[in-house]
Amino acid sequence: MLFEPFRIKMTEPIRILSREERERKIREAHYNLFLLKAEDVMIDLLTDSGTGSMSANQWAAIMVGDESYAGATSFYKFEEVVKKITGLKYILPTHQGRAAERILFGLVAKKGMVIPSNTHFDTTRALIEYNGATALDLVIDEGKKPSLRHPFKGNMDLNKLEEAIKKFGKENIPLCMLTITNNSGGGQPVSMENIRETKRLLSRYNIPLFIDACRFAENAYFIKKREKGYENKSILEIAQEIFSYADGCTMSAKKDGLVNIGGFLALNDENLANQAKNMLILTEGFPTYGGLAGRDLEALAVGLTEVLDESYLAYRIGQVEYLGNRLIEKGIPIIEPTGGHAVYIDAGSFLSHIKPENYPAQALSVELYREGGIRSVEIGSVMFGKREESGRFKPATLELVRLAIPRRVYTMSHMDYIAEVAGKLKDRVSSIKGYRITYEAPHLRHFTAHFEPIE
Ligand code: P70
Repeated sequence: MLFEPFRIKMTEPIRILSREERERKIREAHYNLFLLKAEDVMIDLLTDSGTGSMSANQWAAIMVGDESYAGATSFYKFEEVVKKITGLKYILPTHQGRAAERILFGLVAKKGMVIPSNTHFDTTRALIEYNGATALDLVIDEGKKPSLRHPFKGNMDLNKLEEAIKKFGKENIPLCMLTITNNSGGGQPVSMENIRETKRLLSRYNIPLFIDACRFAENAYFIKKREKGYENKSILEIAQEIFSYADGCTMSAKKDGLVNIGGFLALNDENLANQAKNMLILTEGFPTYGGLAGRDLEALAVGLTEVLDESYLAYRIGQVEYLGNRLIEKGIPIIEPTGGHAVYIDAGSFLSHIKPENYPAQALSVELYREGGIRSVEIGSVMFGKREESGRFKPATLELVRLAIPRRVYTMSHMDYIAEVAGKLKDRVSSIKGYRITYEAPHLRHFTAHFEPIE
C-alpha cells in the first residue's frame, strides 16, 4: 500500500470557486489557462516545474545561503553535488533550464544546422529554431502510439538517427540531445541501453551527446524497475552511468532539483565551457551564482540529494500511476503506461469529434477547469501545431492534455478528486466544442494566446 513518505507541517488553503465563478474566470482569461490567476485554480496541474514543496532540510539550508557575489560557499556545495551525480567537469548555474539552453544553442545552433533529439520540449525546440537551426524529433514509433505499452517509450530511434546524420552530414549536427524523461511524449523514460547505444552511434561520427536532464531521477527509477541488471543498483549509481555517456547536459532544476527556481549547464569541453562562461557573465551573472541567490543554490544542493531517495521516487511514480489507473477505470484514454511526472490524456481520441485545427486538447483542458477548477496544460496543436506558408495546417503528432503532478504537494485524495471530475466529462463528451485562436505571439504562442469557442 502506497502512502506519502512525509508528514505535512505547513499547509496552504485552496479556495473553492462556484461553477459560475469558474465560467466567468475562464472567459475573462480568453480560454487560456495560463492567463488565470492561481488563486482561481482549485487543483493546479499546469506544470511540475518549480511548483513542488521544499523539505524542512531545504528550508534550513536556505538560512545558511552565502550571498557573496564571487566565490560563495553555497556555489561550491552545489557544484560538488552536481559533479558527484553527473561527473561533468564545468558546472554553470543558471536561473532556469531555458537560460542554460539559450547559452548552449546560442553558441552551437547556427543557421542551417540540425539538432536531433528523442523529442525536444517546447523551449528547446523554440530556442533552436530562434537561432536559425532545425530541431528534429526521432523518438521510436512506439512512443507515438498512446495506448501501446512499451517499457521505454522515450527511446531514440537509432536507425532514424543514423539516417539523419547521413542526410544532413555530421558537420551540420553540432550535438544530439536526449530528453529524459521524454516530456512531449508522455514523460516516458529512455533505457540505459538506448542511452549507451545512442552515445556509441554518435561517437562514430564525433557528435557530442547532451542530456536534457530535468527529470533524470525519475528516468533512473524507471531503469531500476524495468531494465535487467539495474534492480540492485542505487538511483545515484544509475544516474552516474546515464551521465557517463554524456558530453554535457542542460537542467531545469525546477523539476528533479526539487526547488522553485534554478538550473544549470554542465559541460566537458573546456573551450565550449569558456565561451559559455562568458555568455553566462554577460546575460545571467557571475559564474558562482549565475542568476540565482546563494540560498537557491543551497536548497538545490539538498534537493538534488533528496531526489535520489528511492522511497520518495516510489511514491512519486506510484502517485502518477495511481491517477492514471483511476482514469483508465473510468474509460478515459491516456498514454500508457503512465510516465514519471504526469498523466497525459489522449484528447485526440477522447474528443475525436473535434478536428486538430480546432484544438481538441485545448477544449478538454478548458472543460476540466469548468467542471472542477483543475488547471492542466495542452500539449498538442496549440503548443506544436503550425500554419505553413502555403496556409496548410500542420497538426502536432499527438493531441494531449497533461495533468502534471507537482512534487510533494497533493495527496492521494486529490488524485481521486481529479479522476472524478474527468469521469464527469466522459458522460457529456460529445457536447464539448472546439476553439479558434484569436491572438498569438510569434514564439511559444501557447503561453499567451487568446481563444474563442466555436459555436
Ligand atoms: C514543463 C516545463 C520545462 C522544460 C522541460 C524540458 C524537458 C527544458 C525545460 C525548460 C515548461 C512548462 C510547460 C507548460 C506549462 C508550464 C511550464 N518544462 N526541458 O512544465 O526549463 O522552464 O526551467 O526554463 O520540460 O514541462 P525551464
